[in-house]
Amino acid sequence: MTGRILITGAAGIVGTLMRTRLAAPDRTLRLLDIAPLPAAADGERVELVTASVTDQAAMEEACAGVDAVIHLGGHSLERPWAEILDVNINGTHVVLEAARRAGVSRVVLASSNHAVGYYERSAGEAGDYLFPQPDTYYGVSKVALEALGSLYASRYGMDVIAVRIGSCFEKPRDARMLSTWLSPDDGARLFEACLSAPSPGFRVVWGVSDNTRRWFSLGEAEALGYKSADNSEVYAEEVLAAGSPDPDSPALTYLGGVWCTPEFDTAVKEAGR
Ligand code: 15L
Repeated sequence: MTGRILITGAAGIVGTLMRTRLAAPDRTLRLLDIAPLPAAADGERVELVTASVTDQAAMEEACAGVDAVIHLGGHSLERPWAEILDVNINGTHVVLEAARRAGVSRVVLASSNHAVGYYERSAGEAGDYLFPQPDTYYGVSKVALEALGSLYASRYGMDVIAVRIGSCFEKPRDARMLSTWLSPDDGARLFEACLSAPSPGFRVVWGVSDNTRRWFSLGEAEALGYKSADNSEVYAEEVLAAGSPDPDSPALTYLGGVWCTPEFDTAVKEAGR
């Protein structure tokens, strides 16, 4: 897709990894975040916007003249309920509504494996459109994000693709990520497919590389035109040298890994018991 693409949460981990990878000569990236963004490099076609995804007026302004939105903004880890509700859930509504009002017909949403974190590995490969089984408030926010995307696609005819991202980092950081890794280059390939697939309507796709130890279907992502070129196995020796968890531990028995353990029980922490 050429033209102008708005990326929310552009200063975050995935946003930063995508900034150079989604750059193209016939494309302007409008990068939005509340955190500071590095200034434009020489010749870099970017527009920098400081705004919150919870600010309706600012988001409508940010969506003006845009051809597509990639919504990465929001908390990327577990947080107290009030923060998740405000930034992740309300923020996603604000972004979709701003896109609709501005006439932007395509939105790519960053969902997460934590929307289905309690899916048990023993049940086999995680298929596309797996029913929600969130592991945290953060996971609940990704289920809500998908639901909002579905609503805007059905009601307003928008093309909305929710990408259930595994673990998008430069390299897999632990044994679980040998299964969940989405290489940054594959991430860019997947976002490009999401931007250019003809009339996708509403989709939920897995965002992972074609890892030897992959736990997820790539069917729906490939149907959009995604072709992974990376495999975490090249890092396996290095990662496993640092230690491998017990195969029966939550880290390897649930998709969400340690997010499924009591340490991530935010409700109990918030109640103080
Ligand atoms: C996510 O959704 C998080 O944003 C990221 O920080 C990682 O923890 C990733 O999931 C993961 O499950 O590895």
